[in-house]
Amino acid sequence: MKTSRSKKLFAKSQKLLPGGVNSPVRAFKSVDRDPLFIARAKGPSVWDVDGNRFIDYVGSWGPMILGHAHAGILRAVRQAAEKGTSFGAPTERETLLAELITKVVPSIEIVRMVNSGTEATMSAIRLARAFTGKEKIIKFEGCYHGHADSFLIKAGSGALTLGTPDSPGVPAATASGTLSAPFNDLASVQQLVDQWKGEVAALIVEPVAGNMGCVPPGAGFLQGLRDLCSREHIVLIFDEVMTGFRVAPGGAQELYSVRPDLTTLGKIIGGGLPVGAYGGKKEIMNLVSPSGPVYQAGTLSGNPLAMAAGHEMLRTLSKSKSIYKKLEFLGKILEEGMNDHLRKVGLPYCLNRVGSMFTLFFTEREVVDFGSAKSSDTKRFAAYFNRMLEQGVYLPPSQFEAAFISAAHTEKDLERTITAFKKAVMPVG
Ligand code: HOZ
Repeated sequence: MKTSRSKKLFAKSQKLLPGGVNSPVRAFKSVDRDPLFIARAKGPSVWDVDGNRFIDYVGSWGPMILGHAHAGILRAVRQAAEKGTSFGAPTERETLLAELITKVVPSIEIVRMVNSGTEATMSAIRLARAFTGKEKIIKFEGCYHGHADSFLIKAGSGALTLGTPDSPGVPAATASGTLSAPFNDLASVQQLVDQWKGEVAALIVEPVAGNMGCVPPGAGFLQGLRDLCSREHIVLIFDEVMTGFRVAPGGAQELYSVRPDLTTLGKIIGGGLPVGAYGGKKEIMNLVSPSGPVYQAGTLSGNPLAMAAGHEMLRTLSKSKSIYKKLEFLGKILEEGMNDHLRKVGLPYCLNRVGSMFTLFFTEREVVDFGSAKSSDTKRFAAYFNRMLEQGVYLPPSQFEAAFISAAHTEKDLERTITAFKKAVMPVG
């Protein structure tokens, strides 16, 4: 595969951007190669600057559920741009998007738009603290809720990939406000709540973890969290930045029938433009400024281009429910194809999938939490990633990320992926 243009661009970007990139995982560091610079994308495919075409399972890390450069979304963005790119004033589309969100995700009665998932989660915990009058938060090891100080404690995603789950620079006082428990371990959460009786304001969780690879919640885990939070007056926050409008129209809370108090969103609701949102019960959300005293603001919040893209995205998703059936169908084909081959090869593995999110781990253990995710052989993952890439399949360049299928992928794309997979994953020795 020719990569000379990417290499040249990377040589230059390294002199100007930290590590040559604007977000760590895309630097490909943990898969031992230089990143590819992307020139364009359409449907299920991306092309790099050297002209190589790939079937894409990164999907911009989640937003591209309809595939890249979707005609309706492009039209909506173009039309919005013609009328001005930012006003810093209310627009009708913000309300239309809010209306769609609240209709599909009933636990969200009121929603505030922001610019990224990080903004959404950091604002949600401030709000929970104000609402409860308590200060500590509980998060789960290996879950990632963006890069605000309170969350870089045993964090997943790039922090885990690059070996800095507890980032330097986070004040000790802030870190001490965050308690962490193993994912899928209700007893540990109960223990923390007992230990810090009356001090826990919020519990934040990725209801399907996607930032230590894809790790589904075990039976009863989310409901157990719900019950515990209700008993202890703790605000339950589902971080559905990844899973919202992805694993079901109404996100993981619809799929598992558990209603959080607050939800954070991002990715899909921006149709590929920078967006985040947090929302939930009226009694909590009405504390947000200017309805209430909890301050949070943003010049580009509710940006007209992002609102137009997000509105078109959610409109398309809500008028064709069959998209989710298709995603499940495609996910199943891929899972079965990979499983068939893996059983023949005889390597230890665990393939986790929830709808159109999946991750292959090379471990003997069932991957249910941070510890079992970390038991995966990351060297083998890097080799697998590279062999897939060489055959035209672009997977997330880290063991600790979820891969995404889009509705633009076809059965043929999946067949090609499985064919590549058979060559990429080989018996040892
Ligand atoms: N940390 C994000 C994925 N979970 C984005 C990674 C990137 O864009 O480099």
